[in-house]
Amino acid sequence: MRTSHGVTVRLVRGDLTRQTADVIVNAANSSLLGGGGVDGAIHRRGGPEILAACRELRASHYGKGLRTGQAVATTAGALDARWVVHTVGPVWSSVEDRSALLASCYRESLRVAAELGARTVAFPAISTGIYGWPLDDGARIAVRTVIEEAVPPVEEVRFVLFDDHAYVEFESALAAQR
Ligand code: AR6
Repeated sequence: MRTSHGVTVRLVRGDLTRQTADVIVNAANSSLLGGGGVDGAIHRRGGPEILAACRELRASHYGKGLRTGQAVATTAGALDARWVVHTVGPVWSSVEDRSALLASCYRESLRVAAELGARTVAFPAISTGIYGWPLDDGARIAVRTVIEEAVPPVEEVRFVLFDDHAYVEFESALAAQR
């Protein structure tokens, strides 16, 4: 679909680390020093350059780590991308509404991507794995925020969904926005 800002939003089923894009967004944690899920896969395939850049960030502006809902860029190492934008999703809570923090991850990642001059941005379904966010709600927040916030120079936002469940939830979230 095309948003009112002229940005194309696409869904792809596959592995985020196999994508070609200006920016690949990492569902990181606040340490910026790696983990499981998408984060582990990005560091494995992207190689040690990404971790070295993250360590530099920790040694400079991000001594205490990256806060939930914020985003920061590094090299993309050996990935087929120009930058990795790391963002920290909120852990799902059934007692506290953390939706604004999840929306902030998409908004801040897009802001950083646009500042870098990125035209294509590939996102995972942030917080819907190890951090436990229900996929239907995670998809709704992701799609709504990207439709509202993606602006030129970004031309294409691609959600890269790992399995059928995620793909179907993003399809319905996108259909609901039309
Ligand atoms: N490509 C696309 N999607 C993937 C891939 C992949 N290669 N691998 C997993 N997914 P997660 P989170 C999906 O757990 O919930 C890490 O340890 C997965 O099925 O990667 O934000 C970090 O260091 C799910 O739908 O991220 C943090 O500590 C989605 O990507 C923590 O996990 C996100 O799952 C972050 O947890």
